[in-house]
Formats: sequence, C-alpha cells, structure tokens
Amino acid sequence: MPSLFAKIIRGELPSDIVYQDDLVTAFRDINPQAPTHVLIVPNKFIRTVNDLTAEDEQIAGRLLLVAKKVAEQEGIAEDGYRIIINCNRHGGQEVYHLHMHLVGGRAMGRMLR
Ligand code: DGP
Repeated sequence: MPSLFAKIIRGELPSDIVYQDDLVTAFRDINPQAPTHVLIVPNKFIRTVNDLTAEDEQIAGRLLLVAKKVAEQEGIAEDGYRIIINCNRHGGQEVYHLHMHLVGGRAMGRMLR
C-alpha cells in the first residue's frame, strides 16, 4: 500500500510540486501554517527519521540542500525560515513517510510554545 506522499511523488494525487529531482520531491502543505509551507520528502519510502540508515546519507543531505534551494526560490532565504521534522507520537508526526517542513514568510516566533 503506497503512502499518501508516495502517491503525490508519483503524480497519482494532485499537489502543488515546487521542486523534484531523483532523490526528493517538495510540494506545498495542504494545511499551511505560514505564508510558505513546503514539505520536502524523499522519493524512497522511509517511514520516520528513526528508519534512516547509513545508506540514506545522500538522501538526508539532499533534503537539507533542497530546503535551502526552495527557500531561495520562495524568496524567504534572506529573512529566514524554520525547518522541522516530526518523529513519531511525541514529535507529532501524522504522515508516516519521512518529510521535512520548510516554513517561513513571517516571523516564526519562539521555537516551542
Ligand atoms: P506531520 O505532522 O509532520 O506528519 O505533517 C504532515 C503534514 O502533511 C501536515 O502539515 C499536513 C500535510 N498533508 C497531509 N495530507 C496531505 C495531502 O494530501 N497533501 C498535502 N499537500 N499535504 C498533506
């Protein structure tokens, strides 16, 4: 059973894709928490950060480099932004396909409330 995000990556579900390469896909969050809210997702199915292995080092690095690239594309790089990865229940993860949130376009305030 492919994950929700796997279907988005393959174009089987509609989404607003802002960047895609051989390793990762970035698309706008359906429920944005800030003027820019993009999810950056490995094309390979990896459930959570806990499931990353040494083999995934290139993917893990690419997620961060694509966050930087999308921030520039969105015009928020200079003012700044926040990158978040939620893991499992205490992290508040809802979709079990590893993803990085890139949020910005306004001052994000303190990290934790
Ligand atoms: P997390 O709590 O870290 O697992 O965040 C999951 C995010 O995924 C949440 O911000 C909403 C977003 N999301 C859920 N379903 C969809 C969808 O079908 N399309 C898009 N674009 N985003 C989705």
